[in-house]
Amino acid sequence: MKRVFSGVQPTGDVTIGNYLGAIKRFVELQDTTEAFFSIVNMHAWTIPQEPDVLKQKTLSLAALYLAVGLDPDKTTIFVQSDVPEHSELAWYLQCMTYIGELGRMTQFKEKGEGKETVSVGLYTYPALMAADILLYQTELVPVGDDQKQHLELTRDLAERFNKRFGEAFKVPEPLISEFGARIMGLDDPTKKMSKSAPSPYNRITLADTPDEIRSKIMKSVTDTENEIRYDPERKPGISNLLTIFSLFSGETVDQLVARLQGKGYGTLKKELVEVVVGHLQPIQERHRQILESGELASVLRQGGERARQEAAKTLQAVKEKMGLMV
Ligand code: AQP
Repeated sequence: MKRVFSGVQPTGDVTIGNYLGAIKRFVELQDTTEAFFSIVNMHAWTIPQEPDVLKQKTLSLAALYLAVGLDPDKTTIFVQSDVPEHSELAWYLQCMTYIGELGRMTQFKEKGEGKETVSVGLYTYPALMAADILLYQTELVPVGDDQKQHLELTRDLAERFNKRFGEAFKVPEPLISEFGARIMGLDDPTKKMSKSAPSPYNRITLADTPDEIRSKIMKSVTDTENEIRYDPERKPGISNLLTIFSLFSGETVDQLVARLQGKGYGTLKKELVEVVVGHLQPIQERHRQILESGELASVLRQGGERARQEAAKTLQAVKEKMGLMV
């Protein structure tokens, strides 16, 4: 079975972008691969956090992994900070990463833009992400389109290390959907939907109430025409709504366009509200039950132990090759 690793940062309520671009795929992969799914809370500290809120978001995200259908008997679910091997390997990889490579990362540029101060952690974060992936001898990494550049750096670092010191890492492949890998913001369909975008109208989160979902979809930015057509270049707003509709309902975009022909944007939006609410409500119910049940503590403890076992093997081999075992 192929090895899979992926993670989500507990930096806010998970959006339908995170869900459709990554988390939904985690569930699809759990029966056919050997997967490690992490709540990457150390990454969250690349921007300022409130400790209590971070703790609560970490548990909430772990509960969400279970609520969407991840089964801890089939996959390893763990919190990144429970496995200190991540930060140790990140340090060795940072020493092999060039300043120019990190400076080219578009996410660093976007997240740092307009900020008075930017942490070194935000700059070196791709090396920590590379460590997350390489520690588990990962072959496939299911992610959204925005992580492609970081994955390329991870591959470069694995190849660089293997060439210099001998084979220590598998070189992972990104697993990015052809369709739905970049869900766009509802308030600005030229930018991606994001947990930490300033306006709540940018995103639908998996915690949103039916009223919030209705209000956000009905207010979503479209265009001045009234023809329902899939054309991401000229009609990014409508095309984004059609993509979300298709991924939640299973109807293809062509089927949707044919069925909704001549019905106008209002009808598309109203139907989409029903589909999204119908899909999210059972997840929200399970999420509540899991948080109340207290089952998370043992799932995360076992996941952390299992992850550490695997991570320690890779780290040991790396340290031997680098002359660090004296
Ligand atoms: N808009 C998106 N469409 C499809 N996939 C997306 N992902 C993120 N946004 C979209 C994918 O979700 C996974 C988890 O993302 P992350 O928590 O590692 O951070 P991110 O990529 O930076 O996502 P956000 O929502 O924008 O978070 P913040 O605001 O905290 O930076 C990844 O696989 C990502 O590709």
